[in-house]
Amino acid sequence: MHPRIRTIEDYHAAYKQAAEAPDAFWAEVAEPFTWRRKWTSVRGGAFSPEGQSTWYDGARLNITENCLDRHLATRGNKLALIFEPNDSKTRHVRYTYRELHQHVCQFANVLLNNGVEKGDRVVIYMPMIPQLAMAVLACARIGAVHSVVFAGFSSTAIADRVNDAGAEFVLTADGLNRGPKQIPVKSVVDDALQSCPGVRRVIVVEHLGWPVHMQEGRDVWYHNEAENASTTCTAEEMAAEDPLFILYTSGSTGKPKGVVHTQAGYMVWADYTFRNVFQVEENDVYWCTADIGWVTGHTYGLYGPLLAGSTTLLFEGVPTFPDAGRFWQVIDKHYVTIFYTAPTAIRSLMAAPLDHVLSYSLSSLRVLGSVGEPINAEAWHWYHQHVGKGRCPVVDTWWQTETGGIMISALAGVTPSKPAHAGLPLPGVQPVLLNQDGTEIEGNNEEGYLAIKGSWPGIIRTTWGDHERARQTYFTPYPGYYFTGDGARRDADGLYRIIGRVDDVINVSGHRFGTAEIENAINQNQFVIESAVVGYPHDVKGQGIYAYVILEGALPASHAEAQVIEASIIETVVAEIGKIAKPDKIQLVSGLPKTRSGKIMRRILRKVAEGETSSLGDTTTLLDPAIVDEILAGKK
Ligand code: 6R9
Repeated sequence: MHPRIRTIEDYHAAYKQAAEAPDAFWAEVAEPFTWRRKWTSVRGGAFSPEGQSTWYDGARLNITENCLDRHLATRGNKLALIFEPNDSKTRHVRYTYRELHQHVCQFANVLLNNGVEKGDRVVIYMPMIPQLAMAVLACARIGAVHSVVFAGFSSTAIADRVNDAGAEFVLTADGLNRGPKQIPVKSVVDDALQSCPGVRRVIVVEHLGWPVHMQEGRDVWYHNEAENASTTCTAEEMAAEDPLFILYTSGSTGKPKGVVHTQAGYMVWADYTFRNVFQVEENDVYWCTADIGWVTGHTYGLYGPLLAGSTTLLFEGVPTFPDAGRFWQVIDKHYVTIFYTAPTAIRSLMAAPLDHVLSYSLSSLRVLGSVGEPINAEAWHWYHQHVGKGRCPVVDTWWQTETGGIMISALAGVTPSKPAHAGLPLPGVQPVLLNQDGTEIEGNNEEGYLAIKGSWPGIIRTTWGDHERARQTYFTPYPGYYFTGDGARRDADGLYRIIGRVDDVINVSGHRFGTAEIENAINQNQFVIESAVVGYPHDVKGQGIYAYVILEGALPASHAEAQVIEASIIETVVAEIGKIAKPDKIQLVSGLPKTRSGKIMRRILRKVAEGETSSLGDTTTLLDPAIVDEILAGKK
């Protein structure tokens, strides 16, 4: 077994070995897992520009045997999962490894009894409750491909994903709690399924106890199905490169794409990165606040911690309910030792009176993590000082849905942690900075496009149903590299600082949206002819959404009329994508700055939205330069 990295010397040695003898390194790392059959080759496939890597090819396994069964002998009575409900007055629920194993097996039997077979796609649209974790693992247990859709997406977004994945099964709940609100989840699914003729079965978990419409012949209650379902279930034997899950994520063009991860490489990468980045010890209580609907929830809420035999906490609520002390109250209540959250949450809590954090001890905390977007120095220091009391290392972890797990980050207390810097790459990760023409930028104190040389176990395998799209997006822009879409800077010591996206992707509260995706949604509105969306700096969200919109007919004559139209546009975006994609600012315009060839000059729109109006650059190539003055005058 490859020992855990504990010192900076260990890190350098592991990094060197992974670079020079990757097959030997990754074979050693994979040794302690439960394999039904070992691999025939560690790394294989055609990496680039074909975009097809294989890892541990020839191996046979089941990831849930590694998450659950493997731990029963030594950790059967250890807590696997702590569930903290939305309402602090509702009692928490705890599951040992043995109990979680039984629940997962029972859920797996319910799926089997309802006709789910190996390879079938199952869409999961559920609140952050234990049954969501069980549903995901139950799919993996029987070899079904899970595709979790964050329960804040709209019915249209669900339908798009169900249809793209060709899913015949949907798992959901009656409703969910989000802070003071309750949301009728099942009825959102019902709306979605009107456009999904392929769905045969919907399994509904009772959570709020709300009456819901059950469609005869299609919908069943989980608790009825579970009544006679056994709590043992033999795990399906999977090939290393069989798909494990699809997770939809936004890119710069078109509809969100289904990122596909497979069984063995993802498993090894989730476990290796989890244990090393957070420097996990046997008695840690670990809490990742990300929803399982995002990749962070997959890898570090669920798979990583369970693979490592840790105790993971699942929280249904929000950071500000009943007040801005909730995170800190939960940490004290469950003696959380490792806490992993997003900069947007930190910034929103920073804005609340300091008493909310000062009135909790937080003395159990040992390691703090950040993920999802660049963390600004101010938020970093607040987190370090007021949450970590100056004694907990902060790991700023850079990675993506496509990378499966953490790529660049400090290893807590081991490698350097510098505010606003992700730091050094993990063993097996070879980041490079590229010029626009694709040449590597050597040396330090340099900035460029961030790309990764070669493959690593957690790399994206394909985009569901459209391999060409994966190839074009990630592997052909710069042949020989995986292209991240991010810009980065390497400081004097070789630490990486992620600057942000260099493509048309905006990152709002750690959630990725393509500007084209939001424009397409806005354009569905009855009043709208055309729109252009850009990001702008936002104090809490990191980036806000600024939409320039051309209406059918004349500009509104009154402020009141404009307000009605703007509200209608927001409603359309909420219906098409979800509340999380609501534009922060809408500016109604009579035209957009376009070149003579009809291309929108986004550079100008970005500058105006950012408030950098003194340096708009050359506007003489515009078809109608006067439009810039109108846009400047009407800036929100
Ligand atoms: C894990 C996750 C990926 C994009 C990525 C980058 C941004 C994530 C970051 C970060 C700066 C960090 N990002 N972590 N930027 N520092 N520590 O968030 O996946 O939702 O796919 O987003 O998020 O721009 O390209 P995903």
